[in-house]
Amino acid sequence: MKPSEIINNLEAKHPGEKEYLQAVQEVLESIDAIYNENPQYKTARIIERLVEPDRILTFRVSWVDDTGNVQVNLGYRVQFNNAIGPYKGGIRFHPSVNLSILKFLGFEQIFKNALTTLPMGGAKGGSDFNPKGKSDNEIMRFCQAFMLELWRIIGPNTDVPAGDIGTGGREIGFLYGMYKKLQQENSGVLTGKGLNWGGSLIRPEATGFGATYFTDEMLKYNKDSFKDKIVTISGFGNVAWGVALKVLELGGKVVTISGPDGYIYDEAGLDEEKIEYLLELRASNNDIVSPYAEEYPEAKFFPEKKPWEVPCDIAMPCAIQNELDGSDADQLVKNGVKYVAEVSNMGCTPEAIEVFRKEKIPFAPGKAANAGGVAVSGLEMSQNAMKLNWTIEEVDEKLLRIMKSIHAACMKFGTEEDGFVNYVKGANIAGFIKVADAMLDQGIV
Ligand code: 2IT
Repeated sequence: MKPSEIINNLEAKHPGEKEYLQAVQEVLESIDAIYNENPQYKTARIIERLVEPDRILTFRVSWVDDTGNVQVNLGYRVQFNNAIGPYKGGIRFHPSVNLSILKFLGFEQIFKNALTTLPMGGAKGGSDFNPKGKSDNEIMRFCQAFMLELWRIIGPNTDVPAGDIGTGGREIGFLYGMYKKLQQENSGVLTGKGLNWGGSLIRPEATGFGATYFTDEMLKYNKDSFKDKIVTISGFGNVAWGVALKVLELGGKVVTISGPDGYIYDEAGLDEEKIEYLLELRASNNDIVSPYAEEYPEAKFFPEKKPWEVPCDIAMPCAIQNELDGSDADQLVKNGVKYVAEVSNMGCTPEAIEVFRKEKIPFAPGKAANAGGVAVSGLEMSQNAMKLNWTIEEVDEKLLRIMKSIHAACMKFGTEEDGFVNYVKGANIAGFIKVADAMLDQGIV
């Protein structure tokens, strides 16, 4: 079957799973030529096998809130592909979570993990549980109830979950505590653990640092640098925090952050103190960004708007899928954007990516730009397996090397005749070849 026929079949089989179909479509478009030039892929029906998860676990999560009321949520783990290593990928706790979103994230994770050079397959999990406004005890009871189902199918050499939106160090702690009790083992079954119980230095910063290293590589290829660049970012969570820290260090100026309630414009730029304040804002568990403008009155809050209307040199979406659409991309281009790095998973719609491609604006897709997070998760797994801890310098040096190698892989498969790098194509082809060849080697399973 041709990739276009495969996508038609998938639409018929999984109607309404729009995020999942969007993610598959993007990859299939990029690999069309490679697929047609390599009949062994077609014979082994690699694409048909790759687009369906190996298995999906769906379960009910029941827990009791602080007022004594019984709450019921849905839980999932999508084990997508383990051709190159144990299933690996985060757990998202967010009210929007459904199977389409977790399948898109799991599918993306396969190629992202392949790009890291580390042996990790692709998976994703989560729940429609909304952490906003919940007490620590409620979060703990929910995480424990979630793990009561999940523990059966995970393990340090089988499937290693981690954090994602709504799941940070606190949640990983509660999840790990329950896994350890049920399985009676201390192992690297989760990543993003606390530093004194098996976690890795730099893991909290890794996604943001890695994305900034990747963007720095894009800039260098264009004989440019972060120095004095105006950078707009969205979100104010873990990823946005890491980006803000590293951009500041490299001499750029981050002037926006955002939340579900709107965005903040801080013309002076985020300094160390303001970046530290993001952690406090996040810890308040209210999921709103507006208090920043009360804390720093020189900054302005724009309710229910997106930061892409602010003129910038570099735009780095760090929040959630499809947060930057075609009209946002038009606006950015009109305002003179020079580079875009998608730090959120599938943060840009296909229309937005098409705008950047047409305008020849270097655009880093999430699976390349944000791979530093899972890469340091992979390094955490290595440290756990060896039962030792690397220093900050050791982890950071490995992260930088991995991000440079991902950039090189994108250039290898995505450089066009005029020297312009189509990073979407490059990342998809590089990731696909690695996984497809592993699947070929391992027979029809
Ligand atoms: O989207 C992602 O790559 C993550 N949420 C991190 C996954 C991981 O296993 O560290």
